[in-house]
Amino acid sequence: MTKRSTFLATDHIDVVAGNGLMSRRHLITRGAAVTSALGAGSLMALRSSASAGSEVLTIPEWMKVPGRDFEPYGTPSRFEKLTRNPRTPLQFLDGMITPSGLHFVITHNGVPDIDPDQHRFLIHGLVKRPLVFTLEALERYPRSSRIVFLECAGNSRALYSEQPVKGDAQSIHGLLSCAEWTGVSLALLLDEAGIDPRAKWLLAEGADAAAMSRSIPLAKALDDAFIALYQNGEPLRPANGYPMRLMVPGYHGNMNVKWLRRIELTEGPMMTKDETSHYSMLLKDGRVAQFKFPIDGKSVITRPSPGLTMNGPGFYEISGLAWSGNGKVVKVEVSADGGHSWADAALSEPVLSKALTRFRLPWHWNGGPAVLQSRATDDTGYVQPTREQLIAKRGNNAFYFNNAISSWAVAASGQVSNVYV
Ligand SMILES: Nc1nc2c(c(=O)[nH]1)N[C@H]1C(S)=C(S)[C@@H](COP(=O)(O)O)O[C@H]1N2
Ligand SMILES: [Mo]
Repeated sequence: MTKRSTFLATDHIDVVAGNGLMSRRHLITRGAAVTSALGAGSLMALRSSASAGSEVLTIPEWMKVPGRDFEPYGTPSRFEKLTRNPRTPLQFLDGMITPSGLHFVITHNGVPDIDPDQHRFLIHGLVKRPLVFTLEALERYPRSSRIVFLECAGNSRALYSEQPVKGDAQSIHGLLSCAEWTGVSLALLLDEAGIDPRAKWLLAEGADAAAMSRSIPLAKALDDAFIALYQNGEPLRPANGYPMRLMVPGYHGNMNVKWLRRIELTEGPMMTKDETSHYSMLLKDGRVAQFKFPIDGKSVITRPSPGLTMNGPGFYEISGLAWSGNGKVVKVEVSADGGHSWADAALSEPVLSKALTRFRLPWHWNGGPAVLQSRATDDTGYVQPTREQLIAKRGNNAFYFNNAISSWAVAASGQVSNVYV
């Protein structure tokens, strides 16, 4: 009875790059809908020829009985299959914020069951006055909030493999999240402790069974590091560091020590197991890059993406995430022809430094094969490299920090898959 419309008045639209990429001007903004640019009836709404839509007015079952009670703590609709595995299901989310229950989780020895009343946080080492905080004491300090992304250095590691792996946005790129974190400035606490001028680094240690610990330059700590107590408005989730974690915005995930129990100011890095055997990167020439901290500019298309099979030709919105550990995303370009031609995507507000940025671009898919890519540029002028460029420079022993352009092939069947071009 109803049928998906496939009509698109392509004469009225600006196609700005190969294979049907449309101008970002056609995105819906304040009342000026894409439909006006495309001509009436050209989007993908269900159109009903016979009965002018009145069949949708029959009374559904759920309008005939009172609804159920709501739960004390809300959970998603039973129709939405949202799971982290432990990666974030990027392909099912939109906007820039990762719901706390879907925030990816990396633990080196499980999630500790920390009693907040017994937890202590110590600042010591090269300070004038060592300080011990209870959670209750830390709760009294002035707080601020910041939206920042978190990405494990091992994210997108699959793009180092010789052949493209079978996978989706979640399995390949899902060690990536963004949340609003609220807490206390580390500079403020270090100021209270009194920094000994010999201190140039600090060691941050977690209260998990791995006692995960990392050396961090003091300059970074004084710049924008903070102790997070709240995640998206509520106390941190146990898997993400309850009751407190260190946040070092833009630095790769591992540096953001969860279940923080100790910060020790030191003259140099401590060479912990987590920064020698782990999280250092074997380069092409046999040398090892140690203490690489910020995540370089990067992006990924989340829709369309593998698993989200496309339902026939016509209009689609291409959408994805871009980020940089070195600042703000200033541009995201999208290609539908494997990188031969590019169009500028629209960046959804807010665009924040060291946060995920949502980008969008309208696309008219003609039903033929296409390869979708996105390429981010940040405000340092850094442009996300192709996979070929990255591997030519670094080799593919590296394992960490793969920020190469990712390619999704769209087959005529509408199936989307991970490919190399
Ligand atoms: N104490 C402690 N902190 C930790 C870890 C850990 O195992 N123990 N894992 C690190 C790694 S490798 C990453 S990528 C991030 C992941 O943070 P998330 O689990 O909140 O996503 O936490 C980091 N902080
Ligand atoms: Mo990580």
